[in-house]
Amino acid sequence: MTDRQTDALVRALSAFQIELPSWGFANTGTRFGKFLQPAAATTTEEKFSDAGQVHHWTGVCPTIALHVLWDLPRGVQDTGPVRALAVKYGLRAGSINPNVFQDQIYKYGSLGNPDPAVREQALAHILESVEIAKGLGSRDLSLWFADGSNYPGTQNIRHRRRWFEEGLRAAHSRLADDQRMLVEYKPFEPAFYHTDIADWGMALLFAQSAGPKAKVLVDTGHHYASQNIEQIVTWLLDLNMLGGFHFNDRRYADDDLTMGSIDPYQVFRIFHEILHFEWETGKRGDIAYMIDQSHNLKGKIEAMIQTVTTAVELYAKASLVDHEKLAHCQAKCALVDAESCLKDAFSTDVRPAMREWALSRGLAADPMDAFRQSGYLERITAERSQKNMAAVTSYA
Ligand code: PSV
Ligand code: MN
Repeated sequence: MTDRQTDALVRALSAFQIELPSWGFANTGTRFGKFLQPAAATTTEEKFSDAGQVHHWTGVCPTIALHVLWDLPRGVQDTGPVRALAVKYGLRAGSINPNVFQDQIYKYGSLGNPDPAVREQALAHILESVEIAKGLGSRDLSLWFADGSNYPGTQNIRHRRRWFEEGLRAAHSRLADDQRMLVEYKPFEPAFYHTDIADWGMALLFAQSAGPKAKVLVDTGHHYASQNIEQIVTWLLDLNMLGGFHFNDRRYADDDLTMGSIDPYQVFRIFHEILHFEWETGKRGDIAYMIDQSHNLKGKIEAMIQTVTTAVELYAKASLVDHEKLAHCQAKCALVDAESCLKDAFSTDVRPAMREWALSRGLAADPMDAFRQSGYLERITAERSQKNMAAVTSYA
């Protein structure tokens, strides 16, 4: 590695952080059922404890994303205890995710529901989530909607678009100066004909009409197969509208597989576009890197450590690209040489440098191995298995 590459790599490793999702530690499944794990987290405290482990061994995950109904069912009254959990486990509350998809009233949608009373209730929940975020000192309100329809002609798509615009504007007006609102899109599931925020263009228009604190959230699993996600990322960066990511990988649909397990080069290309933008503009992107995964078969904490290690590795590889040379090759249309700038960086083994960096920070050289040696998994398995396996019998 050249001196330039070593410098770039150390800078990248020191700057990179990624947020863990509380729901990634709990038992989740597919619509066909759940395979319960004896060590899965069953309470918000256990989710904090498990996330604390991932941060302890990797050193790059100081925040945990919370889902309001799952982690703060008593609303604003729950913020004190959750703040205490954050202190206890050495974390901070990260993005706050309102839940306007799980209650029965949302059968035909939330902010897009034809019934004004339901729209009002959804907005009230979102506004309460803004207050929760303020109470927890969280900057980002992360909005995902399951709204849509299953059959052609069954909903007035134009009306729903306007209702969404109104609701998102109302939510934006309640944000504190330092808060942001991230608008996530998804082309299908659970709605199978149309979703009200189906793609990045719709999310962008909604964010622009809501106000300056609204940005777009890119969940890598929320695209049609073979869509060029890094192009979406570069457009949003150029428009100052990229708010953050939900990282996961997929083979077919929104599979929520561990990041980089199917297509690591795609993650590399995303990171590369961000780092190239930062090099060219001299500005650091204001981007929340978050994980949104659900591990049905892999052990949850191990899957998260594997994800974080992969994220750091791919970010580190992307930092090795020679931006000056690349810009020159692009300007000259030197195609083979330009592409090689990416390929050379991607094929560099950064793992020895990662280990060295970790040791210099007092972190474990191998986070997975350190976690396995720690005895934490055996302890929580003994503590939690009865609770988790009781749920198995109730499924029988
Ligand atoms: C929906 O598929 C999603 O990506 C949203 O971000 C939710 O908050 C998350 O998954 C968990 O259901
Ligand atoms: Mn998501």
